[in-house]
Amino acid sequence: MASGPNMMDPICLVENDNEILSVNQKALQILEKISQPVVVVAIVGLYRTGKSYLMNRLAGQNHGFPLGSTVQSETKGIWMWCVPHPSKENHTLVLLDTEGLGDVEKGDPKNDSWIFALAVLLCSTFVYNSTSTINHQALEQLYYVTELTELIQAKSSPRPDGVEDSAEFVSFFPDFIWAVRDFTLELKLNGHPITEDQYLENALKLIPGKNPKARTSNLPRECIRHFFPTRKCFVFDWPTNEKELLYNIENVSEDQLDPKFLEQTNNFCSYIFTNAKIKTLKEGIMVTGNRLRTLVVTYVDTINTGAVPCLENAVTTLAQLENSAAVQKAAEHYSERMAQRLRLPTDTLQELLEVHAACEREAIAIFMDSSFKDKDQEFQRGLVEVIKNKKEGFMLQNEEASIKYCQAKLDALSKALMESISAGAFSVPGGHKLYRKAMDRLQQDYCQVPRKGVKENEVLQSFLQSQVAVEKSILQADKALTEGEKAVAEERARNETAEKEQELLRQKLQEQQQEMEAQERSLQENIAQLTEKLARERENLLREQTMMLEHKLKAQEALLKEGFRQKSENMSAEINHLRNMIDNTNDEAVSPKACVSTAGLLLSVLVPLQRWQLSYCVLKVLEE
Ligand SMILES: *[C@@H]1O[C@H](CO)[C@@H](O)[C@H](O)[C@H]1NC(C)=O
Ligand SMILES: *[C@@H]1O[C@H](CO)[C@@H](O)[C@H](O)[C@H]1NC(C)=O
Ligand SMILES: *[C@@H]1O[C@H](CO)[C@@H](O)[C@H](O)[C@H]1NC(C)=O
Ligand SMILES: *[C@@H]1O[C@H](CO)[C@@H](O)[C@H](O)[C@H]1NC(C)=O
Ligand SMILES: *[C@@H]1O[C@H](CO)[C@@H](O)[C@H](O)[C@H]1NC(C)=O
Ligand SMILES: CC(=O)N[C@H]1CO[C@H](CO)[C@@H](O)[C@@H]1O
Repeated sequence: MASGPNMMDPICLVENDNEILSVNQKALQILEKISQPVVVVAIVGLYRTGKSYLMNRLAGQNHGFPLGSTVQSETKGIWMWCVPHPSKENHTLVLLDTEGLGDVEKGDPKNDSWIFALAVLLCSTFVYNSTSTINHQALEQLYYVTELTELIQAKSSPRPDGVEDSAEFVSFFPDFIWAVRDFTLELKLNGHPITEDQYLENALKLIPGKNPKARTSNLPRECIRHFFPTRKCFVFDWPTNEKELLYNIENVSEDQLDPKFLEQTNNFCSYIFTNAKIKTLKEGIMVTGNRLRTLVVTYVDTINTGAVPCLENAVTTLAQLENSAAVQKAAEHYSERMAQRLRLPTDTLQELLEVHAACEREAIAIFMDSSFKDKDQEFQRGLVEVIKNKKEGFMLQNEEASIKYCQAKLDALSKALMESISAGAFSVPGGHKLYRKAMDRLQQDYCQVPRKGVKENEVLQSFLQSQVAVEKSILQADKALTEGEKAVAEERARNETAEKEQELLRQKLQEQQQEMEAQERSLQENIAQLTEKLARERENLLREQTMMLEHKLKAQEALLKEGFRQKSENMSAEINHLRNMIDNTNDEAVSPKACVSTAGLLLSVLVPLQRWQLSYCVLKVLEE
């Protein structure tokens, strides 16, 4: 079962002591335990003072629960509060809150830029909290967004086509919400009422002109328009007109607040609860609390080494960790299910192989479910190998159980016979005939014993081998038989032994055949589930690329409308590049070459098959 959060208070996640950024281990432990998908909402604003009504409301604390009441800390950095998502079952809402951003008295602004960049990287909805109006000054204060191109990298290496790295930001950036607090204007443009969103869009319109001042003013506007996939605005009136209450807002009950403010807050919260998405990395990789933990650690480590956090590298790091955990989880599931379902010894090898196939199918599904970006199927091949070894372990156990069981049964059944032999009961004339009869009955009785397992014949055979000399001496001592009769009897005994050997060999061959077929089935199962997974991944990629294309086309159109022809044309290269990428993704869906080459790779671990068996498997797979 996926586990959720259990937090009474916010806690510092990333501390900014104006030297290095440090991650709070306690907060990491909280994240580590959350296996549910996370919706991450960051509220970022200047000069936070440790109290936020909106934050409390999002955390489900309706009654003026003061944020940080028990943690009255002035620690600069990012604070975190994880709560069960109020409307999405089995999801966790992670609230992030920046503290001390832009407070020049509290340190170097460069460090603040990192906090801003981290908030962008970690959340799925980014709320920018400011006061009174969205004007030039407000936009200037948002200069952090213009630095993001230097503080965040999408790809680990520059793109060969020369398109800027930030062109990909929109594929993994959060949705953007501007929350305007203590709003005193009327929502009107040229005398006509407008919506909050229209108010924001109007404020983000570029200023004409090529002078440096216009360029500086336009930069944050362009960054917001280009980097964030969606934009939304909420305005809030003053919470109350009474100054007394205002200073004490966290202790004020709801009925003392301005009803308009309350309504605005409700709208805001219900928008977040309904629309804020699960945090995903590129191509639909869903982030859980535990994965968020890895991201925080990876990004902060990178920043502290003086490098720029890179999404691609973070995904690679995450994939390595998650995929090896996925192998382990799948392998454990296989062992558990095998142990549950197998009753050793199994009647036949085939019986064991069928249970194996079913358990392996489940294990592969678990692996596929929790792995991603498994380059060259490195981890899947690892799983194939682990399961193969485990299967061989079960086969060995099965053989041992069978031997033990057969031996015990045979010992019990042959006890009387052995005693008769010792007592010389067959050392009489006609004794050989008696001995044969007793032996035949013994074999019949043994044959009747149910579920002796794979070693039934082998155990019997070695018992019979051990009796050859005994029979020979009984035969030789039998005075009722002529020499000729003795010779025939001896030959018959030899013939029987030889026949049994033959049978044993046939059984071995049949088992080898069955094992080979089982390996082929295993290979096909691996390829079938892999093909499905690759198809899903391609769909996600296509969805992401299409979203990017739509966003860029819209941005281009807006630029043209506002009269910025040159800027609009400059976007064409990027747009064409995206179109090509989409074509490529579509082509790959038609000819899944990856799958076939993967088949070859997977085969290489399915030892020990002979060469001809390998090519047989490949042909079979390609036929599918
Ligand atoms: C949430 O998790 C519980 C326990 O694992 C499960 O019973 C329930 O069906 C899940 N709900 C949804 C909507 O997935
Ligand atoms: C948002 O702005 C309001 C008004 O300035 C302030 O009281 C509140 O603490 C801020 N909240 C956050 C999370 O920055
Ligand atoms: C809010 O109320 C609590 C107890 O009711 C009190 O301790 C605290 O000082 C009050 N906060 C403010 C800002 O007055
Ligand atoms: C033993 O086997 C040989 C060859 O199969 C056969 O010719 C012979 O008759 C058999 N002897 C007896 C006693 O069954
Ligand atoms: C368009 O792109 C060219 C070359 O990349 C650049 O020199 C120019 O400044 C860009 N124009 C605008 C308006 O962005
Ligand atoms: C993480 C980071 O950039 N830390 C910097 C914070 O500011 C101080 C003072 O300028 C620098 O020394 C740190 O490197």
